[in-house]
Amino acid sequence: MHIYFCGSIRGGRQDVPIYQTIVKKLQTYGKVLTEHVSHADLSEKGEDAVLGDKAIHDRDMEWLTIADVIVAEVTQPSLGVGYELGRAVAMNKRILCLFRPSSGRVLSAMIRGAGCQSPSSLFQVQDYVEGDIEGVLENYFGQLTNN
Ligand code: 6K6
Repeated sequence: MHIYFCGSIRGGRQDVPIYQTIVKKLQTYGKVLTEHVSHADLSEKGEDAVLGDKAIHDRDMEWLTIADVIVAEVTQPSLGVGYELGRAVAMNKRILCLFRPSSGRVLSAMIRGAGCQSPSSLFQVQDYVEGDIEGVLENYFGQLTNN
């Protein structure tokens, strides 16, 4: 299974430790195409960027196209993550958005409102607390592999 993980880069890197936990768990289910999003040495300033913006965009869109499932941590607002989610919806991809209400933020209506409670829905939004993230992913991927 090809998994595309979305997390904030230029939107702010405060949640990198959570991205690392998520990516590590996702790697037990398949190949995470965007593992670098969780790398601590990838800063929002872009000093580590070796590719130009167009090359990053085009490569990420190719990965999005081949992905079987998209998992996005959406607590830290990010234009890039919002864009990836919109493109993924247009491609009829299966999408799981993960949000931590304990952050004090309120998730964009365009993300919350795109989700549906039904487990069969392609677009799901899941609120979680940090310590429960592995269980949340086990539930989601357990249902995926049983269908
Ligand atoms: C490093 C530092 C700044 O830029 C870089 C290299 N950039 C990126 N490399 C790989 N993927 C990227 C890069 N910039 C954005 N993305 C994609 O958009 C990732 O897949 C993330 O999910 C999302 C983050 O968007 P922003 O708007 O928070 O940067």
